Amino acid sequence: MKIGLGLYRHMLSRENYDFARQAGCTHVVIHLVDYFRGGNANPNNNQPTGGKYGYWGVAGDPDDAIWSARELKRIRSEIEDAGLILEAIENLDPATWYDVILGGPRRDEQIERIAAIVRNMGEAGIPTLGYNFSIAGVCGRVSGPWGRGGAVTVGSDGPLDEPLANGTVWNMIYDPHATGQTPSASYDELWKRLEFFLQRIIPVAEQAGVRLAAHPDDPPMPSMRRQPRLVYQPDMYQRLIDVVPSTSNALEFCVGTISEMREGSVYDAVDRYSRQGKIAYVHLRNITGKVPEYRETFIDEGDVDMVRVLGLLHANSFEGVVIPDHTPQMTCAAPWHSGMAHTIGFIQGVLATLPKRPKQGTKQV
Ligand SMILES: [Mn+2]
Repeated sequence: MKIGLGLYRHMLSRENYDFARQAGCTHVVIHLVDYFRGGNANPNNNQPTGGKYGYWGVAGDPDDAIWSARELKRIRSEIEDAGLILEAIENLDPATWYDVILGGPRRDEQIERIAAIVRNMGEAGIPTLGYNFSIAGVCGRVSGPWGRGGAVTVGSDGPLDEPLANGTVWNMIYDPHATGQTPSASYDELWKRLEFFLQRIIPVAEQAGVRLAAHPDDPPMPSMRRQPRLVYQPDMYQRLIDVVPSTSNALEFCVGTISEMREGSVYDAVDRYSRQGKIAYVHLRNITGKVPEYRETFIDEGDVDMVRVLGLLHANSFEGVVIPDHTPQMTCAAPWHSGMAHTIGFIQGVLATLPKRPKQGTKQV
């Protein structure tokens, strides 16, 4: 197992790459979508929240060339110059694929655009594309000083039933001039949209040598903003990977989100999906509670036994990357960085206790 650091778009700098190396990471996962653009900037570099009812920033990149093979290669070589490996790009820009998620009129041209991005990633040697096929996205969360020692963290205090505004998807705004509301989709319709997406993109990903990795719905409620959710119980992950059986159809396995789910057990889910070799990479985060009421916590203080989770991954020969997901903000000059360093240190400590495996290719005597 390897340890990585997830970096937001505005954090892609040599300084942060050096920080990752110093903390003990060998890999990074990068976001190219700037969730903070056009408002909701967070000086603490933490995850965007936007409050319970608000949306994040404006989708769409003024510099769309960042998704070109040339730019992706440039970013990869900057990361490699710092001594790290670029494992994944996390999330597509909502402006790139809103009609794929919403089943709108530009769906087919947007599918072509995603296919081009996947090919660019293959050409640039970036092996994984994390995505979250969700209409309402990560939304409806509240924040407060609920972590140990009053550290500010996020959570959910109940459902969010206000309708989805037109011109928004995935909790970002793709058309600031739109008015009115988006009609509710049915659960079956949402699955049909996902199937269309996977049936068209997975063959492209196979050709390009890229793995798609699905994040579950966070918070994992059956609906948010009157729109259905796709993966809000552990079993629904199986349905997603069975749509198109392929090594390129894999999971961005979020331990925190799965622990927030009302059904099943997070340990069973870790065991089941790692045993199948379906986990592309892991988001590690602890929580307390279940939807609709839960809170994110420090890695060592929530409901989930992280030693058991990492032990199961190891026992099932998971050799991929684990990254800290969100962490509470620590009270100091660098709230985000200290939260990450704390979580990385915890993971290192656990990994150091796992039984060593014989190196591949070496003869056992
Ligand atoms: Mn996650």
